[in-house]
Amino acid sequence: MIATEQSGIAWVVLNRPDKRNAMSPTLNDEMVEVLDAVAVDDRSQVLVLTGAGNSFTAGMDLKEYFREVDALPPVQQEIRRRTAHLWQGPRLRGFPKPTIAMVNGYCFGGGFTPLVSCDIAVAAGDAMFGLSEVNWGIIPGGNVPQAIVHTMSLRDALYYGMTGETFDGRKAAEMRLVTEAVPAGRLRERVIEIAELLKAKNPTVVRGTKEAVRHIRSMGWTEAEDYINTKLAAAVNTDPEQGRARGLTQFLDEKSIKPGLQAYSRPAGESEGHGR
Ligand code: ACO
Ligand code: V55
Repeated sequence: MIATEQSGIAWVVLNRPDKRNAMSPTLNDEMVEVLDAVAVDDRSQVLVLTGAGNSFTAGMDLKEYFREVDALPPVQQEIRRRTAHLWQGPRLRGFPKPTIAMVNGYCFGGGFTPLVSCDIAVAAGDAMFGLSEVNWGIIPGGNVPQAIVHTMSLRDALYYGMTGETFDGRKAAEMRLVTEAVPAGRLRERVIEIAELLKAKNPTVVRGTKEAVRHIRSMGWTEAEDYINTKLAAAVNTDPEQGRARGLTQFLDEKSIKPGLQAYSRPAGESEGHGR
């Protein structure tokens, strides 16, 4: 797939527009490599995932990911399919930089997993979503059920999962499956605005926050407290720009900021992405 860097944003584009960016094993293999490359590339601080043409993704490729792989022996099937789970799941969900899904069109079935793996999702108001698995005779697989129960209400997950009815970007935002919906003509501009907000923040803190929010969902209160306090201490200790000390000094001693209203001023160069 295409990954281009533009002023700190890595644009990762699912690029099979003739097939509505359906996810084939080849696309999935490439996505593992692209995500690993972007993760360690200091030129980008934020990743945007989108699709070429009029589609985000039409879901898993029914020909190349299902029919053709069905013809292989069981172990080979598993190997051929596992890069899908790898990039859509652990690699993207655990991505070390903030991630934004820019939903420019169709988002069906297996497309819900990368969608929810992104930290933020902005959809065009007229984007079209659907849990279409039922329409071709399978239960939503991979981590699609997990993705929908972590974002949609039980009622919405059941209704759209069981009926396969489509809904648009505005409805997706109302249901909170996506962060917000904007008119299609404003989509890119709005995504860049959000990326700029994220780029200006301390990357160590942003990463820790994202990991903490995602990881504590399956913990009880006691484990969560312990995990968070340990993680917080680790982040303070490893933060190359020592944000906590700067923030305290600027508020308490210099009185140059009010953290409720603005961020501490970062050392020169750090907001340009030379941090680790
Ligand atoms: N798998 C394989 N090929 C696909 C897929 C897919 N998921 N989606 C589209 N394509 C291919 C079509 O077969 C067609 O190929 P061809 O030009 O070689 O004949 C090409 O992409 C264009 O598709 P059209 O159907 O002609 O495009 P249109 O814009 O009219 O419709 C739509 C787009 C609504 C996305 C339609 O293609 C569709 O319903 N796709 C399947 C969506 C789906 O149910 N995906 C699976 C979800 S379940 C899962 O992911 C596990
Ligand atoms: C789906 C996704 C899969 C799979 C089976 O419903 C079904 C979507 C990403 O992998 O293996």
